[in-house]
Amino acid sequence: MSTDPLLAALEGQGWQSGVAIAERLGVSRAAVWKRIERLRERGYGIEAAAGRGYRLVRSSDRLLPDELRRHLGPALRDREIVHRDSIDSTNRLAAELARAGAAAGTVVIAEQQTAGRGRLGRSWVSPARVNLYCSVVLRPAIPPLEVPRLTLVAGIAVAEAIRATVPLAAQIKWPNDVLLDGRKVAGVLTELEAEADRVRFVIVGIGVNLNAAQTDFPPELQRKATSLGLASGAPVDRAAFTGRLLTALDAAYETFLRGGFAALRHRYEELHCLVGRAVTVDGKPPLSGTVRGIDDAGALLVESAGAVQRVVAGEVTLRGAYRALRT
Ligand code: BT5
Repeated sequence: MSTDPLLAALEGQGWQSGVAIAERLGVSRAAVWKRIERLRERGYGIEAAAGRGYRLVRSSDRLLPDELRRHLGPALRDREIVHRDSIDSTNRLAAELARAGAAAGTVVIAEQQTAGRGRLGRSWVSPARVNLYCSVVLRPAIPPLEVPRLTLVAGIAVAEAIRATVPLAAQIKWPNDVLLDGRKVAGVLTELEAEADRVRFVIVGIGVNLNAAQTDFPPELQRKATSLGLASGAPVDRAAFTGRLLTALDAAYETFLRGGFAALRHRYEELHCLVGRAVTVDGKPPLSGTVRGIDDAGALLVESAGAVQRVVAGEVTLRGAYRALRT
């Protein structure tokens, strides 16, 4: 049931007369009409007919906090959720809020990003109302050097939420990509503000392509990117997915705080797609070898010329065609 009294009055009720709603809410009929207009602006489909009243025909096509809360359990329902129709970057706004004292767990969601960020100055294509762009403020008591592990923690949550939504085996490509059918469906961008040895806050930013059509991607991405809807052939309920993702993220993060990445390593290894594969890791010089696994600190283990090297950061390229990853 919605926390908005007017929505609660309309839900599951069919036609409701303006008089009945006004009485139930204790306001005038004119006030009911104004509130109906406001709900329509927020994306709800509400029919009006003389003599019949109002009828809710479609819940909002936006990821409004009220819609999202229905998909969160009691432990997460009280989270601060900030929603914007359009923003430059949810990571940027989340950092601004964190600097101003936002509580750990605060979630920022936007329908569209005009300057969505990837790593290393790259950008994240963020068309309106079809996907998920969200950032979560975290305040973990861990050394700054361990913060990159949170990217892996988020990757687990994303892959698990996708697997729980579509009957397809989403896979993590270390460190921050999630793939479906060998194409990128999600990315994680972890940013932090820290002193020398103390983390002030971390922003975990997650972009997941949910219902984007092929044409929502620019031409250079059309062969490399996909969405849950494209890969599964059916549209995805964005609010339900987001609820699942935030729940999975919270659980994985708690496990990480209690037991470190070691407590999640096994799950990560089950979900990631690089073991046994020939890769090149960028760097000077680049490292070419075969992936042997991930260690307890989240480093990628690459065997090259008979020795295993730990890679803690970097861009991994699979040798061979991108589509070789397809299952
Ligand atoms: C990432 O960077 O994969 C991290 C993406 C994080 C995006 C979220 S959205 C919410 C939050 N707010 C932000 O501003 N960002 C975060 P990276 O590994 O650098 O990958 C970027 C590359 O992925 C681009 O250079 C493209 O090649 C590709 N790409 C861009 N947009 C894409 C999309 N929507 N789907 C799939 N691939 C994309």
